[in-house]
Amino acid sequence: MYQPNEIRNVAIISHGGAGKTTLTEAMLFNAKAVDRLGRVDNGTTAMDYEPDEIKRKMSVNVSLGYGEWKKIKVNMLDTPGYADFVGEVKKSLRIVEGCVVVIDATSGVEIGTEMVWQFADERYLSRCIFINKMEKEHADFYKAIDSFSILESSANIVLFQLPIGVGDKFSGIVDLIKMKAYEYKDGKAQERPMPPDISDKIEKYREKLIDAAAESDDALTEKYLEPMELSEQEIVSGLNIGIKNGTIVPVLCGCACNNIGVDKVLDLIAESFPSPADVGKVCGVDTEMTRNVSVDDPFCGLVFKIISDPHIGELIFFRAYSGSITNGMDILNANTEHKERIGHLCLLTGKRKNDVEKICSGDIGAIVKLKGAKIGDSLCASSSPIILAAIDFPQACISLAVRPKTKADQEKMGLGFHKISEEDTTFTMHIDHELAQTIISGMGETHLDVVVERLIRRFGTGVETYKPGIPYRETIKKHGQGNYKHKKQSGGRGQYGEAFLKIDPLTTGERFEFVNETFGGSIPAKYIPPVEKGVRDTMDKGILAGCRIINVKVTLYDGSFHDVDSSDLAFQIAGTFAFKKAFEDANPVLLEPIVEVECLAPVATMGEVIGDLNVRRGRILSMEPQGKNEIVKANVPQAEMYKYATALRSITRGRGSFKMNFSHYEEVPHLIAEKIIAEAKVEKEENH
Ligand SMILES: Nc1nc2c(ncn2[C@@H]2O[C@H](COP(=O)(O)OP(=O)(O)OP(=O)(O)O)[C@@H](O)[C@H]2O)c(=O)[nH]1
Ligand SMILES: [Mg+2]
Repeated sequence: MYQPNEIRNVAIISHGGAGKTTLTEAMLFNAKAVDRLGRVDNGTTAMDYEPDEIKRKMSVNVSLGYGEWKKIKVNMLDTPGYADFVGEVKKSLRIVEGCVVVIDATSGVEIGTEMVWQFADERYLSRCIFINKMEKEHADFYKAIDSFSILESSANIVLFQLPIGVGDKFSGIVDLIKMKAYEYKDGKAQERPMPPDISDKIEKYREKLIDAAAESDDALTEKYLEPMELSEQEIVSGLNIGIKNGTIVPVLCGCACNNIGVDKVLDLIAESFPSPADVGKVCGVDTEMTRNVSVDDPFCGLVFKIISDPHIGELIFFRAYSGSITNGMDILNANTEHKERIGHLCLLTGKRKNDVEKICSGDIGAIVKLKGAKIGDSLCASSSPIILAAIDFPQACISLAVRPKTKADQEKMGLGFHKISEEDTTFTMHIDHELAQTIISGMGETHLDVVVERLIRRFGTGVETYKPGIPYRETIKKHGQGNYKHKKQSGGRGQYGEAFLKIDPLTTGERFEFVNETFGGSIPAKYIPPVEKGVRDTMDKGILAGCRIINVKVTLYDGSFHDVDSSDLAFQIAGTFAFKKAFEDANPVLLEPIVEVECLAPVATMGEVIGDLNVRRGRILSMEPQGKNEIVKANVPQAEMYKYATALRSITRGRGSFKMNFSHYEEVPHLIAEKIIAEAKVEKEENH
């Protein structure tokens, strides 16, 4: 059992493909948590175990692994780097004290690096940088270091190591603290003589490192200014202060796939990263409520991940913040107020479960089955409720319509998507009743592809995606009139009802008004509601293109009836057809929903972003600078926003983001309206 000061929780974050999973695998291997060094390329890693991860050779979900290093329990969260899976990064960063930012030595800082760096900044997380793939052709350590300037970090990025050789000549590292050089054999560092050819660099960066150590601590600064030499211990202690408070970001390097330099990453995490105990206290949403990060306080923890996998079962992952949780204990979900007895606790490395009796403050583990728990819920000792801040997830930005391949799959599809949305908070599903479509939304096309594949794999439900419909509307532009006499007298009791309608446009809003101006009993009072019903039903069904009619005032001003043959139905029919005639007389038009789009993109790409919005029939409302970015607001027809997330990502090379909300309805330009009306006719005929 580990005390909070013997635990380190770290997320491994980066741009896609920089080597996070490979690095995590090597760390687990060095810590003897796995007995072979798995490879992403042949699908043998402990972290990327899901079939969709193996197939794509990339991480899709955050995976948890742990191992002991120098008597410290290191919990590692291997996150996905692809932008669509940003939700997984967000949940990981919510529950760790530190992170390792992996950088590919052949490409330096990339867009995904900037994004995760910013997320880590938002949570004031301690971090180090690992420059990976040093042995690869075109690897360039110093160019990668230069690229850090893009990060605009307020922290001091300090080299703790220098590489010996590069590309196929890469053979080891120089430790600038210990002033020792190492070569690697089977993942193990072996001391070697200092490389003479980089002695200038060693001197230069060692000096910078000592400056950084001295700046972190007043006592050291004084001593340094005297000037007196700092001992190795003093340098380490100065650097550790800086790492823990986030003012120093150490840079290490190596080659994860050959297990070079990975032991040094573990050393740094174990010796210098903050432990849960360093954080000391956690506050509830109600800031008056706090818990000490100690095993003596009542238990509280936060649910950050849920999986229900046919092979592993249902698991609720949580981070313990105080006290301890044991099998057989009653706990309270403070968000749902549901109490439940804990039956089965475990720790995980990938999909491998290790059952335990107890999980203590600071640690990360999972509960097998827990009713109704959602991501972001707080679990606590039943007598001491506390709600911790939930996890801040980004809004979904792309939507698709889905339908099951067979009718029998309809229900399974709904249940399956619902289950997936519980595990993945950036995925949502809803039913658009007006369009009679099931709509799924997520963070990008790949995200939705993964979800659909998962549905097929896990729930055996075949589905296909298609472009979601647009809730067009119909309205009128001028006054119109129409009347209709419904009369049938063919044996037996006949049918008779006649209605005269005037219709006028209403200004805005989805309004409808029905006024009865008949007089002298031309239509008996009891037949007025059936006329209105005929009108309303027609308005719901639409006339031009089968879309709901809005903004119309309908006045019933005359009519006639028959003592015997009149009926509710006859007047309803009269209302329907009188309205249709009046509508056609009133210059009917099609309206389309307009959304307000707010795009954030680098100034340099703004020309293209605006050009693209113009092509989408957008109208720019405002532009405002924000740092090196600009925010542009525009009104754009919803119909033109299909897969916009993908387009914006490509225009801005991944740097742009956007939000959109419904704004209002506007008339569809004539040529486009004609096309929509023609398509609706074809569809109606096909359905009959
Ligand atoms: N040459 C070289 N290749 C590496 C190294 N580390 C990882 N790779 C390769 O880089 C590719 C991506 O590695 P991953 O470990 O999956 O990278 P990741 O950051 O986890 O990727 P995502 O999870 O998709 O973001 C794989 O083909 C790895 O074999 C390395 O040190 N050197
Ligand atoms: Mg990965």
